[in-house]
Amino acid sequence: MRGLEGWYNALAAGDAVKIQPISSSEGLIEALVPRKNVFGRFNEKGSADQAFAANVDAVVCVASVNSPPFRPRFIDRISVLAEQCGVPLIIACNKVDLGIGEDDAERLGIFEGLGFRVIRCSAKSQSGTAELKDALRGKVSVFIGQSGVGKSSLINTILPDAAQRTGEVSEKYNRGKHTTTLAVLLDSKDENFTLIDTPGFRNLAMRNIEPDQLSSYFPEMLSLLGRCDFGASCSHTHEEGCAVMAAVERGDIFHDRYESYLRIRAELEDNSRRRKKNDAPRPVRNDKFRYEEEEW
Ligand SMILES: Nc1nc2c(ncn2[C@@H]2O[C@H](COP(=O)(O)OP(=O)(O)OP(=O)(O)O)[C@@H](O)[C@H]2O)c(=O)[nH]1
Ligand SMILES: [Mg+2]
Ligand SMILES: [Zn+2]
Repeated sequence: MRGLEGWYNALAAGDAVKIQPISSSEGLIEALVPRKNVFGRFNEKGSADQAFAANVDAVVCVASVNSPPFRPRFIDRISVLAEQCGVPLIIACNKVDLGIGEDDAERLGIFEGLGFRVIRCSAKSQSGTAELKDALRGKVSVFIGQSGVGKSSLINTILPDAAQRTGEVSEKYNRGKHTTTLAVLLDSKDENFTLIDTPGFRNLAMRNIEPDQLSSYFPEMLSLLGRCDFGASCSHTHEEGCAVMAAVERGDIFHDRYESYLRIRAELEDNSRRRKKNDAPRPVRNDKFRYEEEEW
């Protein structure tokens, strides 16, 4: 089909297509209607871009405060992808019925301070779900997050007819069991919600960003860009007179967000070096740039 060369998946949830009818109930997909935007990642195994969803108005990053544990660096990665896609990020912090620890509460406050909408909610007790529903009315929203955080459970509270299958969290590893296996778009025409449920994933490789572009996807760095002694060529990793590093020192940029910046940047630089040298892509297994849940 036209327009899909180079993608890992031909079509994504949220795509609009042109159909050539062949009977009253069947048709052939002829062409993809140009996408307003695509939210996705680089698929390491397939060595190609993978669209999770297309034509979205909001990215909902679902996190759990407990079981599985809160992983703010995963949210940092999603925030970069949402900024790159040009779509607002909503952080749905689920399972608040299990209690929020002090550090996690602080990190959530940091996200809020950066302008991201944070909704503390529980699919189990239903607290905060009305607020989430209000935030998503009239939008196409893609739910993203690690396995077991409760994406499908939250979708079921907003759209009870969706009846998405949910699964338990493994006691041994304290992570989900990949219950949802396909991205699926769920609609409620009357109430005007379009929600896209997606499978949780463990590995979120960051690839298609120029290393020098990365700082522009960190809202707390934006106003400082160009103020470093090395100007636009500053990588904000080691340079003398770096305005970003000075802001980290002062505590104006939260140290753990900066840590995420450094890790993502190292990963992007490593891959851009490999591309230039035409090296084989870095193998996925036993790879220090493979971000397992524990390392985020
Ligand atoms: N305590 C508590 N448990 C919840 C809450 N929301 C979901 N769960 C439980 O968490 C487990 C995982 O929920 P799912 O909705 O399947 O999670 P998911 O994010 O869709 O997981 P994948 O489809 O594997 O990516 C289930 O056992 C749910 O019952 C909540 O607010 N509080
Ligand atoms: Mg699910
Ligand atoms: Zn700098």
